[in-house]
Amino acid sequence: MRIDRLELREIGLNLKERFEISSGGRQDRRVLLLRVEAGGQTVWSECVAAEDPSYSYETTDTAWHVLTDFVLPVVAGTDVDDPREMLAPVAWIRGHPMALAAVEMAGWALESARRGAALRDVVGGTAESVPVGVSVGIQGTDDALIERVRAFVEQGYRKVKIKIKPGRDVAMLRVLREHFPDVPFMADANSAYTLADVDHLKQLDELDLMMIEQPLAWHDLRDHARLQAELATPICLDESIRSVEDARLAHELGSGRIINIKPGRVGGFASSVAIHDFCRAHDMPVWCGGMLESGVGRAYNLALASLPGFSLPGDISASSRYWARDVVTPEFVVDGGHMRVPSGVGIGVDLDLDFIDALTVRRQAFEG
Ligand code: OSB
Ligand code: MG
Repeated sequence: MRIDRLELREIGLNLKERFEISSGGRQDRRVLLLRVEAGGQTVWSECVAAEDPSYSYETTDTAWHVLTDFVLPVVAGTDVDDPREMLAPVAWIRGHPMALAAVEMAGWALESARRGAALRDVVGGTAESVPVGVSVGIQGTDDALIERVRAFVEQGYRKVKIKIKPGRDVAMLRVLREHFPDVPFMADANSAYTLADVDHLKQLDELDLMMIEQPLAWHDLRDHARLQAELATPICLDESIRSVEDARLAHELGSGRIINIKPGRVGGFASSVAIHDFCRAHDMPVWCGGMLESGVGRAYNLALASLPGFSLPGDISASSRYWARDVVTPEFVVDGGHMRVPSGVGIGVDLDLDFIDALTVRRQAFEG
């Protein structure tokens, strides 16, 4: 398929509530959407880079720069028969996985459109619907947290992830556990601790958490292995896993027992599937993480989460958990703790193009 035209857009999309993690907070999102025309098909994808380099070094602006100055001008006009070849002309680029993933994932949606098969099927998924969870940002008070959690539990989420940081961790989670003895909770520290905190973190073992996500440095695997040896609670790696090589190393070192796969963080679907396959062969559960995506990114996450190794609920929440109005129709909803995996071709949901036009703050197109 010849890539005839690529158009990158930035849209402003404001979260209903501020989302705070140990390394920073955000309410007003600057989201990049990519529109690709090839062989008479049009698909959209999303770049999940955040506004500031608090989760990874990429930002909305670095992704815009890398995509518009280096990737899109080269990919425009190329012939692509296999989504795994989508990035071949820019294989020399180092890093910037989120920028690159937006292009690679669009390649999978194009393949879906070309074959007339659901994205789920093209990527190797099987599930018709997947269990989903919700990620709860750091709240100012325990009461506020309890209130937020109660609402999400009532909505049926199968996993409730609580963001923690020093000062808002063990004691806060203890109060939460007393209020909700049976809720499947986990904690996500986004790298807020060091090995000096081992004794403090060991107290988490009393709280019956499904896992603790990324307690230590964002680029570390060695110290996580030391911590895991001291903790009964499984460690889940997020930031530290950027490739299947990292997953192999983590498995060999014992850096954690679970991996959160975010396709943007690892450079796209091919890399995500490789990590999934490795983990499945080595009895490491995986689940699909989120980056506060619009409905476009969520459609991709659902297709990925339908693969059989995704045995734990993902951070894939209803459109209404994030946005007053999503950019896709129908919006994503949670029903009985599950979300349906779109079965249509392409990303399987329609884009609300008038709404996207109204939200667009800049755009740049490349013709092949
Ligand atoms: O660490 O998983 C994370 C959002 C932004 C950056 C990092 C993370 C998150 C989330 C949100 O936890 C998950 C979601 O999209 O609902
Ligand atoms: Mg995380």
